[in-house]
Amino acid sequence: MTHCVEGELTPQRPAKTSCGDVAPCCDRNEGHSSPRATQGERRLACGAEHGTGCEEDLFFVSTKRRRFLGMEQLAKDLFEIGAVKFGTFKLKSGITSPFYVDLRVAVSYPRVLRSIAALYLECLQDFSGAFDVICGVPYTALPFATAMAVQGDLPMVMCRKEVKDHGTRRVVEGAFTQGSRCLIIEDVVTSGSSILEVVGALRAEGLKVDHAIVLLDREQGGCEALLGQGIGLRSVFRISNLVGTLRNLNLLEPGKVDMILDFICTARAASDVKRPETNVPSALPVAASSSSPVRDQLYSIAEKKRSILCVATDVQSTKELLGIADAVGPHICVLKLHADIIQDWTTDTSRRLRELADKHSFMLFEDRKFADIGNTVVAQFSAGVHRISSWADIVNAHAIPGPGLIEGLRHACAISGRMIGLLLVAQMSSKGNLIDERYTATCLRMAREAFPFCIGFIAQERLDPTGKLFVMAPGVQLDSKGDQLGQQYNSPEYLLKRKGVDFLIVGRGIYGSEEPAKAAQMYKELSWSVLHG
Ligand code: BMP
Repeated sequence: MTHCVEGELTPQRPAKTSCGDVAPCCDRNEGHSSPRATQGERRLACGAEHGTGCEEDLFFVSTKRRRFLGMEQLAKDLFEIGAVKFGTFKLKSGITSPFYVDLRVAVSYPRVLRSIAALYLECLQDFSGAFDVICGVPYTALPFATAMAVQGDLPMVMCRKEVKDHGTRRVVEGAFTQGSRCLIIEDVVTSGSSILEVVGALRAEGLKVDHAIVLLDREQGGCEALLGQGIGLRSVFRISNLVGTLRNLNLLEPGKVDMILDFICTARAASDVKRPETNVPSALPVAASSSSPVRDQLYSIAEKKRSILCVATDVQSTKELLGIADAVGPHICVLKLHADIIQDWTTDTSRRLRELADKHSFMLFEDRKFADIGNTVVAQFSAGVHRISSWADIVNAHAIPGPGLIEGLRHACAISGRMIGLLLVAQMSSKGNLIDERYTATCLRMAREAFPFCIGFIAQERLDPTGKLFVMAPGVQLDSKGDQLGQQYNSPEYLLKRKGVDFLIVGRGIYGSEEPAKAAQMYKELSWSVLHG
């Protein structure tokens, strides 16, 4: 393997499509307050400042679509200029990797550099706060931050890697004041250590640093390590979704994609091993630490409440919904609902539901089963009467529209600024459903690619042998084998012991009983004891 130099002397012909595909920054600034103020008053405007109501939804959709196009083009560009390579590479750590990333070459391609800057600027909209300055992590991200500063009219500072022993001996160059809020720009994140070094230096100089944007997250635990130090990370690409994009563009063969995803999962699992042990009981299917904050939260609640029970509350009024939520709340880890069957749904419904979720410590799962193209699900997830992304912790989707749907949901989730986990409907409990083994296997592959946004499945049996992608199983009841419309029920024992599922979803067996609280307690205790038995 040859190591790339920092910029090639004779650049190859850069990408065919012009960077006009990527939203120019001035376009972005039309809907935002821009840092075109006087120097002392400059602020980097973020997503929270764009319009309201309908305009906002339309803005969301067009912005997301533009970002998709920009990302697709940039993925292609990075591949073509050799910034991302696939083959067999020996890394510094001694590990053999099926891909290699070196973004330094991008400085030789002005159009690619512009695309990179434009996508960083798009990512800025995911933050709800404001920043006074940006700072690139030396060295590769320095030209990226500079391009972004020029393209977005943003003030920048530079953090020295080596402090000179003469002159001012400043560590941070540029104009800033104590308490200035700084956004870190990085090219690639693996463990997060380079970002943390710069964060340390900036904080020591009095700057406030809470956020970073990276062009490529290698998904090796860096995001979580940074979160642990109070740094929220946004990425333009995660390696799995860059690989997925290249496969969709027919630039990577499916066989190679699977190999790369296996490598990512194995390397991530190895990095997990080094994490501190949690005290999750061994009866819980898989230890909690998993690189997915939503999954970790669920397992932590399950452990604390000794409950793997999700209650489905398919009732039709806010009063009934809140009443059942309050009654079963102490016994469950998740409350599942269908917001679209609540006749009097208002934002007050979701607000009060969230209050109950906090009071009793359970997560809210909107059983929306998204099943449309990416552009549509962005709006379905974040807009309309239900504004699901503003209150749900977990949502689910059918895999049938393909990865664009997952990308749409992920972007809507990023915009909301909330952590939400996705479950793919990989199997159904209803008689005669059309899902076959091949479809389920494809769901497994898609879910692995989409981890940690996708955290598991709605299914009837364990699908991921590692258990990292968990299964919530509906179709659970003790007193019935099914209903008149094709629902099929199994017992907790059968699903947990014979089928290896991780969580149980019980609906009518609980909310349809005379005393939902008592029934919930019974299902909770029974299922927990089956797991421990
Ligand atoms: P019940 O236990 O009352 O049959 O409710 C099951 C719940 O799980 C319902 O809300 C249904 O929409 C959902 N569900 C299901 O029953 N089977 C599936 O395959 C997928 C589901 O989401």
